[in-house]
Amino acid sequence: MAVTRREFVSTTLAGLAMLDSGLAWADPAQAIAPGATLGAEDGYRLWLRYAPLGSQAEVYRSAVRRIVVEGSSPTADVTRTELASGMAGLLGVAVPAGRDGIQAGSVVVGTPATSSAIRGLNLEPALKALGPEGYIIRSVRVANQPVTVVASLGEVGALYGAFHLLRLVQTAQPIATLDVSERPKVTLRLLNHWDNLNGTIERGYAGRSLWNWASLPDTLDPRYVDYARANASIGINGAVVNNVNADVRVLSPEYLPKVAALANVFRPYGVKMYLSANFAAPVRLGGLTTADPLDAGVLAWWKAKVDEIYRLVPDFGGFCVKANSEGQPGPKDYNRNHAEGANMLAEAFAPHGGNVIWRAFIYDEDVDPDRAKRAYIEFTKLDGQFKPNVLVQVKNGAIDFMPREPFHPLFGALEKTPVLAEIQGTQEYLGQARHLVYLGTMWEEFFKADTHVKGPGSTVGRTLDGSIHPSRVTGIVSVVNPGLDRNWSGHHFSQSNWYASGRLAWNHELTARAVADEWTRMTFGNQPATVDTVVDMMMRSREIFVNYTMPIGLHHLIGGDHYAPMPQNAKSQRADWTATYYHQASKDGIGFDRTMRGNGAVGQYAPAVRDRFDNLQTCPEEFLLWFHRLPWTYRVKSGRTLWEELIVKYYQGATDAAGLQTTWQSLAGRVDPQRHKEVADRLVIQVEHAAQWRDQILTYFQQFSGMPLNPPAGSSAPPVSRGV
Ligand code: GCV
Repeated sequence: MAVTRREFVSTTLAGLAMLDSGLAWADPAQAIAPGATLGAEDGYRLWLRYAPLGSQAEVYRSAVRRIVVEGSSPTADVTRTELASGMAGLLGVAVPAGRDGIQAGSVVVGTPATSSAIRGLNLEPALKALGPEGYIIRSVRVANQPVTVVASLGEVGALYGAFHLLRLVQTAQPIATLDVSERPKVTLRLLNHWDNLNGTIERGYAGRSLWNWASLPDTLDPRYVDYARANASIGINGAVVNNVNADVRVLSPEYLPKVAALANVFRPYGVKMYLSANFAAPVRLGGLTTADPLDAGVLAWWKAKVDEIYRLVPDFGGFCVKANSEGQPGPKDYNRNHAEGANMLAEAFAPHGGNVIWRAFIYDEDVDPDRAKRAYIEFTKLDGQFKPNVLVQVKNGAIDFMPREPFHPLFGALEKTPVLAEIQGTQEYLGQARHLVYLGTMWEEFFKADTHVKGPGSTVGRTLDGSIHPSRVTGIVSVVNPGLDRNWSGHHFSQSNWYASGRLAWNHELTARAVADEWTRMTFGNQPATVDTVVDMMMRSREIFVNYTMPIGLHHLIGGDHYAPMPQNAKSQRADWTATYYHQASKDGIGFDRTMRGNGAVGQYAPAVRDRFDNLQTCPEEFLLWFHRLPWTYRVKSGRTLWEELIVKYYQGATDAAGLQTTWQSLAGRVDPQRHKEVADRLVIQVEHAAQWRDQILTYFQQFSGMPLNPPAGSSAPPVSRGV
């Protein structure tokens, strides 16, 4: 059900009036319907189900008798609403909420500016150290009454604290003696949507775009609120809402009011609006004859455009730009470099405090024959030339979101340029919305990878949070694809990747297991057997996927759909869009020689990493064929030949995928029937396609290895001939 702007405001106000009168929250505009019964488990409510805790609720009731959120800002209002409705749902009792009335068992939320109770606790020095998005949650006494205080310097920080408290209750953690201090490790925690203005989503696997551009700005789908709530609950503070392959019209006077209407919905939740900008907009939209970044008229056009945006969206975050990449226009069209292009836009943003996020996903063929080397070569030359409000956004790996890639050598390499990491939750190359693949483990591996740029311990995470090269702005960005599918993400488990991308952006040192545990409890309940089983499935899922698709450092064994196996893919517009360019299989062997004796790509890493990858004895086997070209008879650490090892990995992966299916079946009756069946249906596809990956890849490579394709001992897998 869509509501108009006027209805939206009035239902929200009506809901607040109910809260103050002590009634449980029941805002019809809140489509997630916190606290609804378990009947409709269609996945819409994501991890914010607030399902009744049953007998576990009792221990919380005395600590959550009333919600007190002073102040009447939009953020204070949504904080009060969320806490009251969430706690009511979890505890199974109405939890009155208001702006005052502290009593024993109150949850008191606010800032020193909004709350006299918080002022009285002298928390300001500690809060200052945590910044406006950090928060403290403490069990204290106010007016001699035991209360739980959630305090922050900023109202959005207080909202984050409220979500933290809700998470503690959702995951059945004790809350009687709390002393929590949190602050985000990076300043920008953004989502990138690759949504097109016509409603399609590039690499989107969960239905059409959330943004209904035709009905904006007058009609606001309640889903926009739920989207913002979900993001705030995991600390996301900005969203680039349109595709980096950007349609210029998003910057037009027709679209900007629509963008502003969305920004207004997101604002109370601390989610800032960003847009992808097309570098040729001065020509394609503005009617100029050039988009040359050194042309004064072009700069004037962008300045006027950026001023226009800020008039409508005063807290606009900035532009994300894909330039001179995959056919997009950019400064090189005018013989200018990336710094000249980015700096021109940065100048337009400087008066407003906005940023230009310039993507490093560039791979011009004339730079180097190896796609993996190109961005490093171009961007290291420009380090120090970017204006302070240019941030360079670098994908986790140097190719493109492969199931497993070594970290991009640009991490840690740019000392004078702020670098944001771009990770991808959409599962583009990772089974899309058909395969159960939790990416927390992949991102943990990435954030913990040691770049050695300043000696041991220079992890990618520490290069991102400013510990290695201090930086004014730091950040982690995730490409996500929530769409109009009822469950937002296509596959119920794909929700966990949206969730994990936010949680790990907040704190890249969290473990993938801890994040999986939280998500599972909030998504499927706290029943220990269910939690253990689901977390175990999630923790193994990515390695299983790697094994049945691209183990031992193989990569890009796909065709244009980025889903099905296509190792024979040798023809495309560009060599580096094929599969054969990467695996280079022949009778002599397989793999891409990126060693110092090969094309020298390992030399883009710090010496300790370079040497580790370069040396066959020390190169981790999961990256073997990424960096080395080896004969089929090469002996890997298990003592098997490379060919035998590939067989073992592919069989293991397909067998383990079937194992996931069996394990999920064991949860029948523990997980609600609808979600259980929908996941089970996807697992049927996954198991079938895993076997097809195994068979197609192995039969293809066998023509080169010339060695027998003997299934590992004990395997009873039947041959599969049909393609994925
Ligand atoms: C948005 C890959 C994807 C493209 C995507 C591009 C990018 O090439 O397949 O769909 O385009 O990355 O990140 O810009």
